[in-house]
Amino acid sequence: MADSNNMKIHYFDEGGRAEVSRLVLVWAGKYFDDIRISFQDWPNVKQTMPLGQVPVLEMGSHKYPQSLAIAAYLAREYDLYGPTNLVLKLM
Ligand SMILES: N[C@@H](CCC(=O)N[C@@H](CS)C(=O)NCC(=O)O)C(=O)O
Repeated sequence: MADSNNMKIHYFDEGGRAEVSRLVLVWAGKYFDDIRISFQDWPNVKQTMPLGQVPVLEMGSHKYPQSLAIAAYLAREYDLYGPTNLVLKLM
């Protein structure tokens, strides 16, 4: 279960590959730190990311890369996955 008191999304200051995960968290009403990395800071920050890329979901002492895996994880955690592989959940 995601520790919603200690979640961070690391990405650049744009939507891109992080936006779906951000939207899932906002929709779910979960607090998270929306960390937006400047291009100036990126060369140093890059070295701290698991695959040298973002987005990264940080929870506790763990950093998880890969945008689709992050979005899928968060959608499952917060019940946004559909009841079947074909049917979207209707709100
Ligand atoms: N397969 C990865 C691709 C991640 C990716 O390409 N991230 C880009 C930004 S969209 C990045 O970190 N670029 C900076 C770099 O590679 O140094 C994902 O979906 O998360």
